[in-house]
Amino acid sequence: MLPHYRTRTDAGYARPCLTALFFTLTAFSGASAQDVLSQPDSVESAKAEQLNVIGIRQPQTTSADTAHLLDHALGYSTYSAGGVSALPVLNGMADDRVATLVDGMRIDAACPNHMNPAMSYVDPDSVSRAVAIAGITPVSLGGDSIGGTVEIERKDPLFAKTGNILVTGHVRGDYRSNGGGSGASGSLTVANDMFSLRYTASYSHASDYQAGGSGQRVRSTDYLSFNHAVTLGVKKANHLLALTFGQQDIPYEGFPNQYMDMTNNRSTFVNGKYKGDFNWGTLDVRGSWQRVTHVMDMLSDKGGHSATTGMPMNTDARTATYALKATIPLGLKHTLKLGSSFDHNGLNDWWPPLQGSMMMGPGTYHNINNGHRDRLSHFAEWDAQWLPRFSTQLGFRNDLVMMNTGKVAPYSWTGMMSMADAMAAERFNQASRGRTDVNFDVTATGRWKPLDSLSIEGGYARKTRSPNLYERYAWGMGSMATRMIGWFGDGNGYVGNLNLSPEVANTASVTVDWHDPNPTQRWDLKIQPFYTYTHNYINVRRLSSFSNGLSMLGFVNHNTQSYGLNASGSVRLWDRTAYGRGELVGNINWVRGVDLVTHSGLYHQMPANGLIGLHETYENWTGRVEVTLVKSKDTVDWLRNEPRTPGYALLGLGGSYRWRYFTLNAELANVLNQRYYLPLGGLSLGDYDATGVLGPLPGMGRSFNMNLTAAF
Ligand SMILES: [Cu+2]
Repeated sequence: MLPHYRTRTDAGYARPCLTALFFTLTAFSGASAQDVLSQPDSVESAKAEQLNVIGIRQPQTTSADTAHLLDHALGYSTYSAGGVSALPVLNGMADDRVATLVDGMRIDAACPNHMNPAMSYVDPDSVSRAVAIAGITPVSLGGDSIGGTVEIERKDPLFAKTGNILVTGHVRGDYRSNGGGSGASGSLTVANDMFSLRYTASYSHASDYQAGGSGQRVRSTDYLSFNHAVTLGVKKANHLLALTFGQQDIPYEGFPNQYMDMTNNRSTFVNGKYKGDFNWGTLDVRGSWQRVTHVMDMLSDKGGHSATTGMPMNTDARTATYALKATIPLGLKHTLKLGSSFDHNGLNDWWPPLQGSMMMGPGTYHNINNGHRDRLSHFAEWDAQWLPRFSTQLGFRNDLVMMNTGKVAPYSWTGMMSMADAMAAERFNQASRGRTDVNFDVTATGRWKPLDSLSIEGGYARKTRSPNLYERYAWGMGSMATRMIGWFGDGNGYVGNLNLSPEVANTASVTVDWHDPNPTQRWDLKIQPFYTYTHNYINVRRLSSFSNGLSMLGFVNHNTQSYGLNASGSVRLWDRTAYGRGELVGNINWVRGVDLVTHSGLYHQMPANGLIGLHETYENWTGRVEVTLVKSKDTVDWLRNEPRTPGYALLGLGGSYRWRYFTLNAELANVLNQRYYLPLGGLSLGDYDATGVLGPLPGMGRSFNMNLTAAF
């Protein structure tokens, strides 16, 4: 944790004082673009557009899902959803517990199944920088989250040298053999030294994938997605303004561990950022607006082909945000960061009647009626470099979370089949539903470098998350209605709770970083133990059982604790002109979470897992052989009927070659076509609907993946 899983290339990350400032400024002033353009070769500008995933030497770039860019970052894993919508997990805390910022925008999922999480709105090819910070995060990057922060940044606008006109861009094609995946993306920038205009577009498609071993098709794993964005940049002296307008359409996306699939998702957004450099410091201003229209039903492989067997469900969301951040150097040793932000999220969720259905009609089911969740936040963060080898960071943050929702209605107030929902709706409509939470967060960390080869960072954080709209306001009590609520992929039904309190996590953690003090950086080892005690963790209790053995669960506050260890290391094996550079890399993540009331394991805790790989770089070639090892999942959340999964080892091969304007990436994943089950995959409900067999979600079999990028 320390907040900062830093690598040497990322020395600026949350680094106290001057380095931080320096990095922020150069990153933003377009200086990198300028350097690049002083060389006429556009091969160089292609390099400038290269992806930087902090802490990962050879990021996986063949997935269509941005969430997988961060695979193998310290403490990071994902849990399965649709093909481009996996949800992030940091140190065993998932989804809403991770503050996910895409270009500075906090986007809440607008769906009772969280089918459209923040990272699903950006395609991996548009990302320039990705970082996952597990555990203790600076307050400037946190708020309304307890597990950590994921930050995704799009590419900044490029500008030409004075007097020149810049025309640059790239095209890329993708192919993945398993599931017949394909994709294409491209960008075009036209700029002078003051204005820059860029258009980017991408599409991505896959059919259902085949499981390892048997080659059996895993139903509801297909998808189709389109992204478009236009970025306008204006740069003058020490000021940079970037405005992005974009639209995403996902005409369909299967969800193998949900009863429903996405049958349309459209997002339209505007995102603006301004960065200014003044004599008192820097000012960073961001604002955004987004509209999401989301439609769910069942795709044909789940049996939803006719107008009378599906179940239409609609969600409409509006998000509007601003964020101000001022970074003020106070002398040579101190830096103060002040921030203010507001996030409005409005949501309507309604299920139109199904023609001729006794159960789903005659009226519309209003799940969330004009709900809103607004957050007003302020923070102050103080970085101090007391001694050349000792620095501290202290931060305070306040989040005011205000929520409310209107009156609701079941499909029918009088029908026998709607009885449970009708009674629940009546109670819900009579209850007072407005809630305001006043949340305080604190982060206190220190960094000490006793030797050139050793640095130790440690600290404490108190972090708070308020319930989301569904945790508080999902009111239905009928078995069908409750099974439509839940972003856990576990097949259970969920009921909200108006009396939930915010969850408060107290985390202590240390990162010991031992590394080669020489500039050759031949080896390094990082070890990061952590402990978190959470008051009022939003967990569940059982309300009743369904005929298939799954349960109706109600959200409830319980105290919990989590602890674990993340580690990573590398050592250079050879470095010679004749053979290039060879490196052995590895990492291990281990986490355990326990509900202190029920003594059940927490849900979605990845079993001990790691990676060991051999990386080779030789001139324009890079190559890698990697083995991913995952232990069997024996500790489960029995309240949610979480399945146990056996351990597995997957062999992967990959490489890339750069030649003039072209970059080729190729990968053979799951070389031995092992059969395995995803420990965080939940239940394979697509297959259950079709076959009646209920089991864990199988992972993907062997796949040959490649992409070719041409820059101009
Ligand atoms: Cu949905």
